[in-house]
Amino acid sequence: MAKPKILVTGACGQIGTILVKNLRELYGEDNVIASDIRTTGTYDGPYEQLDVTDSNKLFYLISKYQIDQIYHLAAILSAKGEANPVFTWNINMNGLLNILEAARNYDLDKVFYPSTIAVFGQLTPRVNTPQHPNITPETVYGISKAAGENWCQYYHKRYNVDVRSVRYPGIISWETLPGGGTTDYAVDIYLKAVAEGKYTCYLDKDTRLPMMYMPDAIKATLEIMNAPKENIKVRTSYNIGAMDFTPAEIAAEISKTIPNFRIDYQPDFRQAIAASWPESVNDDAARIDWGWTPKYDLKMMTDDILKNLRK
Ligand code: AKB
Repeated sequence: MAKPKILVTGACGQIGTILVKNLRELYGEDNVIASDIRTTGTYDGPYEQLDVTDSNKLFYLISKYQIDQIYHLAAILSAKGEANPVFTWNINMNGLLNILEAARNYDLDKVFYPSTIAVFGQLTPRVNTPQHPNITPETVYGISKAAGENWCQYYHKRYNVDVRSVRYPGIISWETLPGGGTTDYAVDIYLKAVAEGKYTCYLDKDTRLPMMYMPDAIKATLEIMNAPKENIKVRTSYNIGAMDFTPAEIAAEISKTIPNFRIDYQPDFRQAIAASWPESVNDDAARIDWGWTPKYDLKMMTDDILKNLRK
């Protein structure tokens, strides 16, 4: 079977950088076009500067490379989004609408749209959050992603666009840095533990959030995209879980390898955002429909990250 031609937006971000590497290993360097708002990418293979609100450039790139699939990662995250809500809405919402219009007009095979636990809010049960609860997001990022999920379902029902989506928890990586999220502390803490032996956390010590190690996030993304179409029954977005922990618990795990590690707490505005999100999610639908199972728990992830960072 011919290999798909893939466009990745937001390809210089935390997930995009690793996803492009994985897609290129699977489908070949020239079949995966990395794109980002940045004028210079860090990529050896094909790279294009793309502002996702620029539909003309998007459509031009789809024609130029004969694109079949888009992984639409470009977005502004929860904490950064609060600094400029209208700007964030424009990027997150109009960017998605351009992608969905492109999928419809160019008859693309598939689109991947990342959603998030930020779609949930105070009216959502916080423990084992169900697949279809009350959705009352409190950040502009969450509002745009919740609306985005519904647009995806709309384009699927109305135009038969095969758009697939998961609600990422906080994603933890050691090779690439997140930017502007509320869950970013769980990346910084490892970097600071290794570099300085101490960390000041902007969330309270008992703030429990759902999290996932990058290899599992990539696995979920590729698995949902490669599942048979008829298995994808949720056309808004699937909950996917892996682990959940508090800052105190991740610090205790790090201390097992770095006994002198010290943490203190100075909660800021991100505490209120985190407090509106779930502590854990119920991902039965993803497990049943397309076989989702995570590999990493907190201990396995910590061992792997610290081993790699200390190399
Ligand atoms: C954020 O913290 O904004 C993101 C997310 C949970 O979607 N990592």
